[in-house]
Amino acid sequence: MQVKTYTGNSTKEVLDAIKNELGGDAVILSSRERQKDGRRVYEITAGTERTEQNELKEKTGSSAVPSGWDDWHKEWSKLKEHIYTLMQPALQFDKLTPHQRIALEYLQREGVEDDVIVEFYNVLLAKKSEEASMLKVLASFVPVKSFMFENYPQRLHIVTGPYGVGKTSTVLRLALLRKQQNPHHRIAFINTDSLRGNGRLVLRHWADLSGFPYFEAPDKESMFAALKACGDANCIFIDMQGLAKNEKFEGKLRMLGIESMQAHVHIALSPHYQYLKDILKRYKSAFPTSVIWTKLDEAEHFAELVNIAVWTGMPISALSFGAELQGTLIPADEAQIWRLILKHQLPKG
Ligand SMILES: Nc1nc2c(ncn2[C@@H]2O[C@H](COP(=O)(O)OP(=O)(O)OP(=O)(O)O)[C@@H](O)[C@H]2O)c(=O)[nH]1
Ligand SMILES: [Mg+2]
Repeated sequence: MQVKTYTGNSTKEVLDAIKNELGGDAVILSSRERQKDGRRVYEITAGTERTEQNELKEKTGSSAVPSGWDDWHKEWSKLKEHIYTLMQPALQFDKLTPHQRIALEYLQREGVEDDVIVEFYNVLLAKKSEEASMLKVLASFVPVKSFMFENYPQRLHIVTGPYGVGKTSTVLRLALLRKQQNPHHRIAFINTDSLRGNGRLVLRHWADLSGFPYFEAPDKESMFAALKACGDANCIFIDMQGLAKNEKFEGKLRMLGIESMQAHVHIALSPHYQYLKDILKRYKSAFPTSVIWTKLDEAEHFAELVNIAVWTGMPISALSFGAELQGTLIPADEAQIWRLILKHQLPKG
């Protein structure tokens, strides 16, 4: 293991230097604050494993992932938690305005993750003298792109997400919303899940009632046939089932033959589902992607909306907050999102 001690004027400065020199896999071995020439300095000792494989990777530039990477990654995540614990005293909340401090402490209590809090803290601290509107700063971390034709002109909309999160309901609500916003648009549904009975029947029933063509397409051939049969539909919603643990979204798109079409993906997530960050990794694709938060009416806390936005940068496109089909989904709206996060006020349909 290569071990080195770094010193700087702030913890962030030191961590950045460590990351630059030793890379993201560096492990923090110790951390302390001390006085040097009458000023406070931060000293962190970090190490990195120099395995033969890593050295070979550096020399050859090969991007091959070393074996055991998952374990190493888990270990690193744990250590990162310790770093943020160590950093807490360095986050001098009293340097913020009282409003900013109360907001950050509240978000921390609500479950906004430490790395996200550190990002907020740094930006708020830098902007303090400018009397920055705190909400404006926080909102800049949570992008919003509400579900409207102007924002989402693509013809194909793929709605996916974990099992039971509300995908089929969301597809129906989005279709009704699009029809309401653009009464002349012709809408069609394609369901890629030919196995699960209940959601299929609901989708088919509502498609019939609303006069929207409905197709089932579990594979490439049926998908091509369904897309063809959609004819001149302006907007096609593809209801795609959740991924099994060992499945990847990109593989699923290839299996359906739609990986290189122009589409927009909406991932339905609910704040009360666990391990969203890990789940999301499997839903990665080259398509533009947004998040639709569902079952907000069943959640106790809404910190995950902030965590996921900061971690992924994906905008929120819609909010869903009830089991009924009507009046339970709105295009994402910044004010409603922050009322939800800060005051637990559900959106109004
Ligand atoms: N409380 C509440 N219930 C919801 C919401 N959205 C959907 N549901 C309910 O959640 C259940 C599952 O919804 P579906 O739309 O079938 O979920 P899905 O993700 O398509 O499920 P699978 O296709 O089986 O993976 C249904 O009973 C819906 O009525 C919501 O925002 N709030
Ligand atoms: Mg479904």
